[in-house]
Amino acid sequence: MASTEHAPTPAPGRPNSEPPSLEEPTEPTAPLSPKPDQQGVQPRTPTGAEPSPDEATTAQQGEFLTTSQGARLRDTDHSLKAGRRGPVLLQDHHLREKITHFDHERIPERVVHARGAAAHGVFEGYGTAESVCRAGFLAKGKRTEVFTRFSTVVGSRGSMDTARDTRGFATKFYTDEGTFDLVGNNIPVFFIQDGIKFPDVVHAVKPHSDREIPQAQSAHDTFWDFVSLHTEAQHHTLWSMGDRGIPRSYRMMEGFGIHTFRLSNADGETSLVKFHWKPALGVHSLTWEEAQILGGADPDFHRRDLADAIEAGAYPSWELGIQVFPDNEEQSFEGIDLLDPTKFVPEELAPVQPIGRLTLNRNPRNYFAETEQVAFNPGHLVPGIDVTDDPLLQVRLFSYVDTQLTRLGGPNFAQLPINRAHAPINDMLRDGYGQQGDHSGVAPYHPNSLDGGCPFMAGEMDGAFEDLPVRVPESVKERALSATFEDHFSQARLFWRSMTPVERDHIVDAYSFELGKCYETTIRERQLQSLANIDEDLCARVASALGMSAPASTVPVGEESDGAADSSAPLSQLGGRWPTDGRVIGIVVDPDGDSSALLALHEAIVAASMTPVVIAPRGGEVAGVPVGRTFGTAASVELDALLLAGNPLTAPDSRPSVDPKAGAPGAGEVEPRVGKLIDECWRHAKAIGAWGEGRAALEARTAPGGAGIVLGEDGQVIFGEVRTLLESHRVWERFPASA
Ligand code: HDE
Repeated sequence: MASTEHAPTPAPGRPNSEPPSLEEPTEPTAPLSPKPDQQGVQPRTPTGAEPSPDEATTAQQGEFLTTSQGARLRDTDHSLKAGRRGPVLLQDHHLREKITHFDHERIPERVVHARGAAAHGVFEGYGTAESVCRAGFLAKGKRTEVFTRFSTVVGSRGSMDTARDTRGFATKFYTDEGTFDLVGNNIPVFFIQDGIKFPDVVHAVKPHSDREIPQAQSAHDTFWDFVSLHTEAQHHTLWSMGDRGIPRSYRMMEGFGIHTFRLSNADGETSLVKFHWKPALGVHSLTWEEAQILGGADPDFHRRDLADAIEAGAYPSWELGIQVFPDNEEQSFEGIDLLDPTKFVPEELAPVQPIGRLTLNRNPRNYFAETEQVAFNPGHLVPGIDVTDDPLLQVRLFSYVDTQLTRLGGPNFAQLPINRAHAPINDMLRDGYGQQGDHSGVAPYHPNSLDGGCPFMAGEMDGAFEDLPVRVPESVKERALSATFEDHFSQARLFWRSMTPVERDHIVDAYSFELGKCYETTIRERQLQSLANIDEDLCARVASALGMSAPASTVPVGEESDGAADSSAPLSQLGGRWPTDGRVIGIVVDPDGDSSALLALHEAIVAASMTPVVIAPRGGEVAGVPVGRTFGTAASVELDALLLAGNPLTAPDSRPSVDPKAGAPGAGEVEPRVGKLIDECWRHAKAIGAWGEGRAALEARTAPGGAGIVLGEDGQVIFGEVRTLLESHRVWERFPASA
């Protein structure tokens, strides 16, 4: 046969577009291009559009209703029947598709943190962490996209926002070096020291398993049974009985990574750190009565507050900070075991150093796609940030992937749009339910030569994640904890002693309420013993409210070690002044009175980044300003302060003698529901301003000259004074605090 000048055409069946080398490839390459005969899926968005950076291409397309295959439909109101009065036909594809999809619309809610709200935003590094951490997103001026989800822990997805509970504060940083998740809470310590106890504490706090009550609360026997037996939970429980258990807003919460993390800098030097989020608006809480009323009046209060603030341009913002400790062999600082997640380090001992700012500036477009499907994991780390051997964190590293497999239906949850990294992914993971990738190549294994050796392992210079080498101190395999974890009360005592009198009152009230709701006296008794071990005065006050005698402490004071300072100022919420952005100001107006200044007042409140809500006897507009709430729909608990611009007569829908919302008859010359607004705002220590006819309403319900009552003639001046009062959140003088 005559020789040819060309290489022979290869026979079909060649594994890849390029022949492999004999030796394992040594130069990294991108994945090989497919063979000429191969053609992947033509790219389309889930809704049939050509991919484009325009976000709208992932939402539904076109003007007409279609099937999920894009065929236009003529009718979606009638199933296909054998005659108008006859049976429905199995061949009705549209009917079956519509009903089948509907039947499968729900996914399991999160086993904890089921109820949440989230927002997109941006994180900007200050560059101040450089000496301790090499993570690129912390570099000065570096901006990284983020998604933050806040949550309650206990309640189910449809429970109320304002339940007394710990709050989740989880942030996904879509960094160039991979996704980093900081999955924290609004309380810096946790219930348990070892993750193996998590099912126990969660089973105890969830509704009783026979009647499935109570929902979303800890005021019941099983919770107090557990925490009174399991005294390491006492410290966390004290925080949640304090005002932090009922935040005013997600925007006004601190966040804590809780565990100690290990950071490494560019030179490979390591430090131990704790992460803190400090809110620009300060830390503020509801009163217990507000929280309870809101549970009925607006169970979505926190969710609405977050979304409204972002929509109004009052972007919530936090500074990320770190407390830095030397990475010593004991992994302890000033006697505090840094691996014990029931302990925090007082800021007086290790100041929180700011390293960047988080700003939430975009609301999600679709709750399910974003807030429900987002999957956090404390194991999502980037180069420069590593975990420690905190036995709570260690168990979390197992739990989060495991739970997503059930919740999100298989192993490809990282491909859901909200979970996609913003860094190139070449993970060699293949197939599985809901696979969205259409990978080329034949060799998703390592080592290979058929795919050109791709993907390569990254070296130190390629920005690889590094599992920091740490000497494991113990070599005995045992089910036990270090003796340094044994002190359960001294930091709880430090917290109690750091509270102002009014905050202590709230704590006493919270314990009295919660234990008062327990059925079993023995459980109250046992919990009183723990309170006595924290502080005898706290115990005596709760015991007196419960009508029980107070036991003596069984912990000799002075024996504990951990952080046993007397008090730590940053633990109290009181005493500072803070911006008032996004606060809600109610304005009661009389549509029949003089409302000429209302529009200007309304605009002044908006200009101050606050939200005015006009409250009038009936809907519509007053002086060109829309009525936000009628007397029938207004609730004092939705407001941060109240302005009375008029004193309207009884509204047409008010029936004081029969309407429970109207209050008792004979309450003077004030519309009964306006009277109720004034009474509640006064009781919840909110600033109240009044002018013109509004003064008469206020004076009829409150004593003259009281703290936080602003009277005058000019609405805008009075608003200015009320705003100043709001800077300290409440008129604290109005609470008759015990010393
Ligand atoms: Fe979680 N936790 N957790 N947790 N956690 C979950 O993961 C778990 C713990 C926290 O908005 C679950 O995706 C175990 C501490 C937040 O989506 C689950 C242990 C802290 C969120 C889970 C802990 C947290 C979760 C449920 C003990 C504060 C909500 C659904 C070892 C530092 C994230 C899910 C979101 C969610 C397990 C302890 C914070 C089951 C086993 C400590 C903010 O995987």
